[in-house]
Amino acid sequence: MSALTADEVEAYRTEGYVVPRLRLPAALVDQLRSTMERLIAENPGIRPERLVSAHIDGQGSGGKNAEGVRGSAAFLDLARDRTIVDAVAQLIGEDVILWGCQIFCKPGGDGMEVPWHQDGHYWPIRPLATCTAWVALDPSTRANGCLRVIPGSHRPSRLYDHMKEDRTDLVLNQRLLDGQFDPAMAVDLELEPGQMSLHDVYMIHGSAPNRSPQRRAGVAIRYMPGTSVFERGLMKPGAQSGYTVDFSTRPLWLLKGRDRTGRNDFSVGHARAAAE
Ligand SMILES: O=C(O)CCC(=O)C(=O)O
Repeated sequence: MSALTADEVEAYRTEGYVVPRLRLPAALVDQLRSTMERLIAENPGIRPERLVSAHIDGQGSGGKNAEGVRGSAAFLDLARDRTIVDAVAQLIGEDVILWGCQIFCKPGGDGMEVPWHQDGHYWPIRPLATCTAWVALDPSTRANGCLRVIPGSHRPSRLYDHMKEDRTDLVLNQRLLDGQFDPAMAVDLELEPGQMSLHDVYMIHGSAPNRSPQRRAGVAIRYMPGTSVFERGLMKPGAQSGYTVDFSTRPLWLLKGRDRTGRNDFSVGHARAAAE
């Protein structure tokens, strides 16, 4: 049986996102939630919305990964989940490369806003392509700042203009310029723990601050097709997106099929990633 139904694949193509019927078992979600809580405690200087490369254990100073975060292989196991990978393969093709994973946990009361943006603006992948699986670990609702999308905004396969904002209450610091889309068209992706949404790299999306008392946590797993190249040199390591990322050291994992380009490097970053 396919991971996604034909209707789900069609919805993704037309709307740029889908909330499939797939659901992780409750026991796994409980375990991932506990791991996330441990990581939040072990990364005291980092906002829980910015736990980048949460799937990578580290061996550097303080057990941190190359991007300065203490991660856990439990999230790598999640990213390798056969059903999720099969679902992604139905959307981006049979060659699937894992290149990123970030916890976006908005604490109750002061959870940060994610401004309207397109992911492709931030990433060194050419041709630009990625499917993100955003897996809910807590209930994710309009009240606590669930992911919001503009249906169909991926269709022109075009990156719109972004402006840089220096506000300290934003997870990312580049916002789509006003007038390029209609925020009134936004759809709230309300999810229960264990549910997920899948979205395209060109999809316009964001999320409101969390002023409610309920925490909102999810993990975004990034997959690109084996027909694209992760161009390590295209974006310099640094905090251009609002927090430190370093694409030069990111490990890639070929999870399914082949690297059709022959240009992706699957050794960079792995010694460190595997060392703990
Ligand atoms: O978790 C959120 O609110 C934002 C996530 C996001 O922007 C993404 O996964 O690309």
